[in-house]
Amino acid sequence: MTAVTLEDRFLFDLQGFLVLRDVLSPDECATLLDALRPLEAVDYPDEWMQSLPPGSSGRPTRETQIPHQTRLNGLPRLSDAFDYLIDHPRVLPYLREFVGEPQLINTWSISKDQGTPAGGWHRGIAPTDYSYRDEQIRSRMFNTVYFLTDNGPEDGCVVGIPGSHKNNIDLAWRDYKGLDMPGAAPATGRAGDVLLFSEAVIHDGLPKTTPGTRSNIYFNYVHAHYNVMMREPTNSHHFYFPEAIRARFTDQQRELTRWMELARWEY
Ligand SMILES: O=C(O)CCC(=O)C(=O)O
Repeated sequence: MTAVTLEDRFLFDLQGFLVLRDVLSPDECATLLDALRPLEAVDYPDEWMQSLPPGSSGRPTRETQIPHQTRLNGLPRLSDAFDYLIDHPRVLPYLREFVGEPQLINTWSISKDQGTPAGGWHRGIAPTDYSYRDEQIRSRMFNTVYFLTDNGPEDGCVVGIPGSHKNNIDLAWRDYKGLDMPGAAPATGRAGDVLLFSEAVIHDGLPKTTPGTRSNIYFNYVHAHYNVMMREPTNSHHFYFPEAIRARFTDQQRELTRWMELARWEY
């Protein structure tokens, strides 16, 4: 397993994100895309939604409300093709170094065609959930973004504000569109690269103005002490995998999803 270097620690602490190059081979990207495309065409019944309290709404498995964009939630429920990303050997050392005791909370994909607009600026956790103490970097939530296709600056790539995992003064970020946000820096890369970022970093997705489809897979982790089921109770379905799915996981993948043994969810 690759060790996390002092330079990695320096850069991650400084900007809140890193890009690892060539984590997936071109063949691996092609195989993952081949698995993803047919899943993006399915109309999912989402029967679990009937169990939600009246008046509340959860995210469907397939989201297409943003023009030219398809998002799938809960990937291991849909296919085993993505399982090996749970503990990818190039990424796992960073999870251990920057999260401490990582647990997988959320998995999704986003494919964007030409014409997809900018998303909206957001963050998953507050800057108080990022710390450096006793020489340990800790990000309570941590995202790993696998680029299955190139993420150039016009391809709808992720954009972040370097250093915002430690920022003290907030703007009304939702009032800013894409690169109009002060300090915004596109996180670009080639197919096979992986963006790692603290969810305390304020981030967004840029518009896709180029032809073709940009597809990324997002595996998001939290520290084991984070209460996963309380985060977004109406979306726990996508976070949680029943034992029938975890049964196919390796011991290490089971360890990284162990919270699921302690959660109650019937679907
Ligand atoms: O890839 C993108 O468009 C941005 C994704 C993003 O910000 C998110 O999923 O939280």
